[in-house]
Amino acid sequence: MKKILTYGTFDLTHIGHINLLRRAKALGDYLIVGLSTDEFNQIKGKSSIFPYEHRKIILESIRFVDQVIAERCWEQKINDINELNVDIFVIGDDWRGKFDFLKEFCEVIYLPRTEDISTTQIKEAITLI
Ligand code: C2G
Repeated sequence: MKKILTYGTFDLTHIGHINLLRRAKALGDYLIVGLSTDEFNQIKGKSSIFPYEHRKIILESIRFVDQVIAERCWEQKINDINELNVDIFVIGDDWRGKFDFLKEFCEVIYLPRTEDISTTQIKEAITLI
């Protein structure tokens, strides 16, 4: 079984997230998502509208997603890859190069982001209503 791992905040789930998850799952058989906790979001400099528990339930309801784990820090990826026997680490190409150090432990793939959609854009659009 080929296991895929990705990470993110996945707030206000939108087509960009779904496109990422769909393409990630297509690379293997089992997709694990490391979901940023509310506390880690603060470290990332992000705040999410939906709390972690809601974002987790939403992700677990997406048919491409097989397992959701908590992403609590930057440093957990290598341990997660080894502990979960991950074959491929996948993330959007806005991170291109940032996770090349994981190539020692698994394949690393950066997927093109979906254009013209982001959680920030959604938030801005809502404030204009
Ligand atoms: N994404 C995308 N297209 C968009 C928006 C997001 O492909 N229009 C991808 C991102 O590249 C990422 C995933 O969807 O792979 C989740 O995006 P975010 O929730 O913004 O995650 P991010 O803040 O990039 O967190 O340790 C890694 C971080 O937790 C990644």
